[in-house]
Amino acid sequence: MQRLVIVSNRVPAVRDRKQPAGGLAVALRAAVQDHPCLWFGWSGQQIGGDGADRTLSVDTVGNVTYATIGLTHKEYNGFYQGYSNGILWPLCHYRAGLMNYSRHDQQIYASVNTLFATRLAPMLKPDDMVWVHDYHLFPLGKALRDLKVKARIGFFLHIPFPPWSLMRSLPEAPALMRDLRAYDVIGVQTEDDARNMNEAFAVLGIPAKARVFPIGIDPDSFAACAREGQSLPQVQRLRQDLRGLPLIIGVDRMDYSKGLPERLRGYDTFLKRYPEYRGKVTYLQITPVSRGSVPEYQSLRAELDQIVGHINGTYGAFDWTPVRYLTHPLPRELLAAFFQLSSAALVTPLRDGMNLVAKEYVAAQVPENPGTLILSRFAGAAADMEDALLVNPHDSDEIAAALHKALSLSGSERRVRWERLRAEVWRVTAASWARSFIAAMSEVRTA
Ligand code: GDG
Repeated sequence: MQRLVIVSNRVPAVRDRKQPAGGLAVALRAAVQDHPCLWFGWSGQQIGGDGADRTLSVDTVGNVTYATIGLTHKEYNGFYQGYSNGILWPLCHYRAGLMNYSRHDQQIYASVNTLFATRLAPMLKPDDMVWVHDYHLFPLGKALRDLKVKARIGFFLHIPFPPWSLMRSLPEAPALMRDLRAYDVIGVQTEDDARNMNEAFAVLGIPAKARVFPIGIDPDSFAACAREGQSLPQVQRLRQDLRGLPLIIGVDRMDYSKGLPERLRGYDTFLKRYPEYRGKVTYLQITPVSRGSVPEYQSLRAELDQIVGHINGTYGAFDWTPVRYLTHPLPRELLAAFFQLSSAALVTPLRDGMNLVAKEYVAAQVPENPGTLILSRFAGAAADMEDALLVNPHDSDEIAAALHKALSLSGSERRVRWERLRAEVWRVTAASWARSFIAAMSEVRTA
């Protein structure tokens, strides 16, 4: 069997049994189970000095060999925080106004991609299938080709790809697009993303084509988690606390793409417009801090503190807290169990490549009493989840109305919607996503 080589910015800690809070790692772990696999990337560690003497750490667990390198502080700042998360992330989420463009960061981004290629190339065999992930590594394929790597190389973009009219506000956008030619397969999440990327290729006269490979979850394992989680003491305590009243849940990395202030304002509007719910519903928002040293993320945190405080101060009572808000991650089992306990989930990103939480929420429900998914039209997941209550995340009145509707749907209507969503979540999974991407790579020319 051919070896699969995965390259991603972060490689999950080898012996870390805990699940990381990030969609890519969650999906890939489920996907690579049945391949001999080399997984290459950044260790997550920052190293001193200029990196000249940096070592490659190699460790094998089961079928996967993990090979990682550290990044210097300068590389961390320029490549990871600066260009990847301070420039490409906002731009790809249609937020050019939040870009902190810097030519200096761009140079470090390019040099780290070259570094990755230089370290990876000697480990590659001609019949490997190399699968490169995400916006941190747009130029990696080209850098590998420059080193005469003949193996097949594919690229998958987990986040949205905006229209060319927006993307071109990045000075290097034409060069990035040209670099993509090095890949044998280019995958994106949705038809919209493929249309945007192919439009960019067409405008620039680049003979490349993006194809759609929607990502999913491992629904059986998530459903099992939700079932088993029911016996956890925290779940029983929460259930007792709720005294039969409905729970609304939200789970998102703390990121401005997730529409959190807008969602909280929607909940505020809901309590204002439907006062009958005051004291009769609880909203639990779980928002692990991420990228906490990027300035935009710090101001988001302050804004959320302010809005949550405002809602709880305005509507709260001595025996009722309207919003329970956590900024640390919870174990996966507990999350899954809380999903099952919730009458509704709010998944309302302003933009999202796919959004796995939407799929996890569906997987965690039970047929006897399924909860209702409220989903942003601008999540990639919305393309195939039309039986959710779809909302415009900017419109707090629409969020409020959807919450009211979710909490008043009849049992049979909830079941009909959930059955259809369930079929979809079991149809497109992490495994089927990986299989179809790998199949596409197998079909291209061999060395
Ligand atoms: C990117 C794209 C795309 C969250 N909090 C906790 C926790 N999580 C887990 C969730 C879910 C994952 O993290 C988040 O995945 P998403 O897909 O929702 O979002 P991103 O992290 O932005 O992922 C996204 C994805 O890549 C895959 O292609 O869908 O559009 O932005 O699995 O459950 N997990 C635990 N505790 C938490 O507190 N254990």
